[in-house]
Amino acid sequence: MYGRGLLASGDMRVLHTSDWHLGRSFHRESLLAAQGVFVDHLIETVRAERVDVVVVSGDVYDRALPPVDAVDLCNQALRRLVAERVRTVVISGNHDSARRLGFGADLIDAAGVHLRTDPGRVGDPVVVGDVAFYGIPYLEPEMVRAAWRLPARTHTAAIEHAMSLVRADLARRGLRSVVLAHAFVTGGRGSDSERDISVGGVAHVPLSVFYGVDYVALGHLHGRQRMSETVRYSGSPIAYSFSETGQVKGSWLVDVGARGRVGAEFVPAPVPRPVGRLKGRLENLLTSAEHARYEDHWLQVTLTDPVRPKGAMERLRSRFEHTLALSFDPEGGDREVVVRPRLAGRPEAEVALDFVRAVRGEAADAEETRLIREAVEFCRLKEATA
Ligand SMILES: [Mn+2]
Repeated sequence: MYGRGLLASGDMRVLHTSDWHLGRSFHRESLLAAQGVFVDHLIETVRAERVDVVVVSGDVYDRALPPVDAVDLCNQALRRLVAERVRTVVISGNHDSARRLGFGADLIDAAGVHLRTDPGRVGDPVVVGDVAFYGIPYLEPEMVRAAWRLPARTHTAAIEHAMSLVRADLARRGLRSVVLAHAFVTGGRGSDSERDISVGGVAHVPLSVFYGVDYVALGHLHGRQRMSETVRYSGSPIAYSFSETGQVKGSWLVDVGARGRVGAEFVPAPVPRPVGRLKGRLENLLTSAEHARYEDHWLQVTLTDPVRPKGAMERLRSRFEHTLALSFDPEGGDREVVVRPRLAGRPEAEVALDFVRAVRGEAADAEETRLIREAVEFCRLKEATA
């Protein structure tokens, strides 16, 4: 009934994607058109590769209250996937409002779109052929701690419990299995476009919590990466920060074979506009031939002129029309004492702690550190339950 001959062949073909962040912009450039091109590509891939199941491992939207254009695009994407007769399994990420994304989930299930945003359903798989798909939505430890009687308020305790429910259900069914999860696995490489999820200063979960299933489709980190042969991040389909310069974006095409043999091949997504970083003196950047290839890039430029040139952004844009970010790092160092901690990609609590140290000349003590961490986590919890 769905996809290609599930009964004829034992292989199940899964397209693993995550972190669409629909509605996100890139330094004020709207990415909605580029995200629409990605959806077109996704549908073409489903058709060309005869995909059976598409999994979206969280952060469908960029924020809890996405703009209406982003909601329209998501609606179109799901409708087109249904029209391709492919099954779609979606979990919520830390950027999504689980309750809003999960609206009407029971009703939409009947159409072959499975929105798994409720931690109460982690042990209740979507079964396609003889493969069980378990959706573990992003788990804010504080929100599941009481219901699950967790031994600690940590991501590891939350995912460990979710995986124990998955394995208990799987043992009863004896099927092949795919798990969707949204988490920061130890050893994974982050970028500047993920929001920090630390609790008590810890964001990571060990890879070992995911044992016992055939494939784990991870979301959260925006660079594609392989944590093990069968545990992978697809990364975001588009670069969402300059720290992702040089990354190849796309999805994993995963064949879950008989006896759980898994093969994965990467399908690159269309690049709306390459991103790049340039550093040098203004005059050199404007005249050197070697920089010609950056003329169509979205650029972050760092100028090293000893004296800050006037009208720098305007002049840069006369050659590099899509310069989006500009900073200064004068040669010979500048003797001014400027307190400018690196912000991007660092946990909010660490930035706040740096601020305390900078303005007071002495680091926050244990009690102050605890208060700052609690405040940051409280704000995130507020947003998650908004
Ligand atoms: Mn994300």
